[in-house]
Formats: sequence, structure tokens, C-alpha cells
Amino acid sequence: MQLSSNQLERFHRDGFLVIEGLFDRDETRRLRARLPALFAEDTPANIREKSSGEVRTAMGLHERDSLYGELVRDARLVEPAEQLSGEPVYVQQVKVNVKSAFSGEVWQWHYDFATHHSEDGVPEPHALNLHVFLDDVTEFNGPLYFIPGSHRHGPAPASLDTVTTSYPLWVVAPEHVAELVERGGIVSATGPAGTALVFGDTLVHASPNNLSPWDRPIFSVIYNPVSNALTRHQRPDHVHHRDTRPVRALHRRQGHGRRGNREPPRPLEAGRA
Ligand SMILES: O=C(O)CCC(=O)C(=O)O
Repeated sequence: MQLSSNQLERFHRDGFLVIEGLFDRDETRRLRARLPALFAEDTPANIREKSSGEVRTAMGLHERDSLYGELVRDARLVEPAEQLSGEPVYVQQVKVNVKSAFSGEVWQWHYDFATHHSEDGVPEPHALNLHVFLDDVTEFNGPLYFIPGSHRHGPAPASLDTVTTSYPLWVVAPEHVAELVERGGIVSATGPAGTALVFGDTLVHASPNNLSPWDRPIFSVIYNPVSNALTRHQRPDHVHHRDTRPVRALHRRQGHGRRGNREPPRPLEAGRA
């Protein structure tokens, strides 16, 4: 699947894309059905919320479940990443961030490159983060917030936060966030199950607590161009995979998931928050 020229233009302008209907409800239902068993596994790849102990993020899923193994190779994800990168990509990180009903905690304001560079020695901010909503994401269950255009103002200063949540993250200070929001505003990325997000390594984003009675499972795969591979190996493999061989796109057989004769996915502008 290739992004249209309009989508490419919006990605470069805003730093992200929201693509509604990239996956269908049957596919997201089947992926969701695998989660309880994966979350029940006793593994360091399941990272729990600080307060509730619920799973916050379950990593390395493509090595733990065959359906997720297919998903990281799905052409609907791999091909746009290759198109934007202009070269083959490897699978850097695979996870579901569940943000559980009532107890899913905040993701602080950050951009992914600050962590990728500082922790893993990734040279350039060329990785891409692709999300698939495994259930509906609304204004109530902790959607991602993006600051449009924040990728164009150079990487903001970032510092390591090991206190706020259970997941150490290089975060952007409120005064820098305020400056960026002054220029670009805030967009809340909502949509029905099957919606995809694509965003770059220097886009500043966050998400609030989930106070609603609805879980918010979102699948995320980070693809990094092979020429931009990690140079430091201090974090576990499930956080940044060591296998930097190019991922090969998997095209679905007719009759599985979205059919060839269905409407193409419809790009959407997320609503302003
Ligand atoms: O799942 C979320 O709410 C935030 C995820 C995120 O910040 C990321 O994937 O970089």
C-alpha cells in the first residue's frame, strides 16, 4: 500500500497521519482476543502501571503470538514505512499499549527520538511509529495528543523521567511544550477500531489518564531504516530489537481481512482539541 501525494504532503506538514479504516473490525477483534492470554504471561516484556499493576505495555508481541507476527509484516504498515523512509526498514519495537479502563496512566509529553538516541544510540530521527487502534479511541479513553508541526522546530530539549510512570521516558519540559502548542495547537487522535496513525520520531506527543470504563488498546510498531540502526545495546531486546534485517512486506490472500474490492482507506484529519 502506498500513501497518496496528499497524505505525503500532510505527513510532512503536520508530522503525522490518521488513516481511518486501514484495518477492519474483524481483524481488530481477532487481535484484541489474543491480549488477555498475552497480558497474563509472566515476562519482563509485560510492563505494568505504577499504581494499579495492570499491564501498561506488552512488548515483543510479534515473537510471542503468530497474529502479531503477521501484523508487523503486513504490507499496509510496512510499505508506507518503506515509502516514507526511502529504504528498507527493520522492526525496532512492537507493543500494545492497553491504557486500561479507570487505571491507564499518562504518557508524558515526549518525542520518541529523544529516547531512541539517548538510550539506543540511534543516529538520526528517521524511525516511524505506526499505530493501529484495536478498539475505538475516543476523547474519553486516553487518546494520543499530537502537536502538529512540532517536528519542524528541531528536537526540543528532553530529560529522563524515571518517576512519573513505570516506563522511563525522555520527556519535554512544560515551557517547551507551551511554546510548541502556541504555534501548532493540539490535536487529539481519535477514531474507530482499525484506524491507523503514522508519526515521525520528532513529533511531540502525549496521552492522558484513562478515566473511562473503556480499555484503549493500541498496537504500535516502530520501524527504523536499516541504515539508521541502533549503536548501543543497553536496553533489553524487547525494547529495541537487535535483529536489524529488513522486514519483508506480507500481502494478504484474497478472502482474509480487507478484500481487494473494498473501498480504499479514507484519510482523516483528526479533530482539534
Ligand atoms: O499509547 C500511548 O498513549 C502513547 C504511546 C506513545 O507515546 C508512543 O508510542 O510513543
